[in-house]
Amino acid sequence: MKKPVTRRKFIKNTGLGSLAAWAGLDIVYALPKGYLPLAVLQDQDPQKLFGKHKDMRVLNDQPWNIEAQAHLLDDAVTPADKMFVRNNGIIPEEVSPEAWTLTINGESVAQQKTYSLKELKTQFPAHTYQLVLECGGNGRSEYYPPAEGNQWTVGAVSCAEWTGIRLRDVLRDVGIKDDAVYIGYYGKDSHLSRDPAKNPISRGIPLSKAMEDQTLLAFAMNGADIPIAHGHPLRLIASGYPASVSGKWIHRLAVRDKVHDGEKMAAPSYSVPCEPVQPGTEVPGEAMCIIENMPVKSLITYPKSGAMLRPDQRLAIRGHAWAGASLVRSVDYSIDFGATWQPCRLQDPVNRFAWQHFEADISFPKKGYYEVWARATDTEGISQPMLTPGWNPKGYLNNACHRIAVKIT
Ligand SMILES: Nc1nc2c(c(=O)[nH]1)N[C@H]1C(S)=C(S)[C@@H](COP(=O)(O)O)O[C@H]1N2
Ligand SMILES: [Mo]
Repeated sequence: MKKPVTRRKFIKNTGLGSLAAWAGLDIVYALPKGYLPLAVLQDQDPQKLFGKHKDMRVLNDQPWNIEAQAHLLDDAVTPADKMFVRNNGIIPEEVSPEAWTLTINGESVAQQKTYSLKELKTQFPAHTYQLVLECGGNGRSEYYPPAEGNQWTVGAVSCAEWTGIRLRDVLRDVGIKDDAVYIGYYGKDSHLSRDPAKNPISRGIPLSKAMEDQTLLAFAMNGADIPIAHGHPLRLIASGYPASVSGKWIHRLAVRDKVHDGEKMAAPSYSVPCEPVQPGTEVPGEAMCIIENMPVKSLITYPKSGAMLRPDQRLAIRGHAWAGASLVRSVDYSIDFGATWQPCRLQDPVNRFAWQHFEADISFPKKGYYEVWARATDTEGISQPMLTPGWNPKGYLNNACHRIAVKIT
């Protein structure tokens, strides 16, 4: 696969000769300093670089952040070309599965141990699960006052089928001390500054989360190698938590005797005020809590918002619902701006942490403009809010109801 080339690197490393090779022809006239030929820019197309669907939306290319749209997420299992990409740094440039190793160290391991990727694959049993990954900042664009960062709408979520070994099995093989409480990850991506001493992100999970059946060191996605943008050749998957804990390109795990203190573990990153605050409040770090389980949420994936129907047509809607650590108990829809609600048919998840599919057949009383709203409720009895919930400085955890417009003409 072709590697992404950052503009800065391109300008720095590329002489006229290689520029010409890139364009496929001699460049006849002198290029203005720092100017990037369109042929190069077009090669930065995520469709070409990462094989993404043409309707995926690029929110940032330094680092790459690409989101889906609701209707692109209609598949039961999200295919690679419709999976959002969230990078904090630069995708590793040299990835060799043959030479890849994983080291487990930290103050709470009995003794440090290093496995080759091949050893991991052959020494531990493999498990396959469908697992939701949702960025903690999914829905951020709705917060006011706005939060800095990628303005995700609804598309920073996926549910692919991941295959890997259980983190628990590896930790047991290594041997961990009684005082172990947290696992921190280290990936092979580089900091945007390219300073090798800096990590773009190094987050982690409490030991209890690490010991769950579905917490994997994954080496395959949807029955194939994990795509490079999603963590090839080895990634941590801890579904139910914000996807920032699911470290990509993992080469080291630290077993910690305290909450991991890697990059983006400290507030305000991936933290929210422990108690609700007024929108716009400055919240001190001590008053922030690290996000753990993601809240109940749903997405209408069919039809695309703006669907047009004739008055005699019924509308079959469908989508998915998920709820961090719990299950979704019900999904309801409303066509009258929330005045009345009708139940959708809801499937059980294929496994814990997989999203659940819902559908309904809707008839509309007469011609006009409608919105279909969907609202999921988890097994704790907690429902999605109608409006953007609890404002927080970084714009996390927006699980407000999704809605689509429908015109009956
Ligand atoms: N090494 C590494 N792991 C990472 C990240 C990263 O930048 N580097 N981003 C995290 C964040 S914030 C999210 S939301 C998910 C995104 O996973 P995806 O790009 O496969 O969809 O990866 C997480 N794991
Ligand atoms: Mo994220």
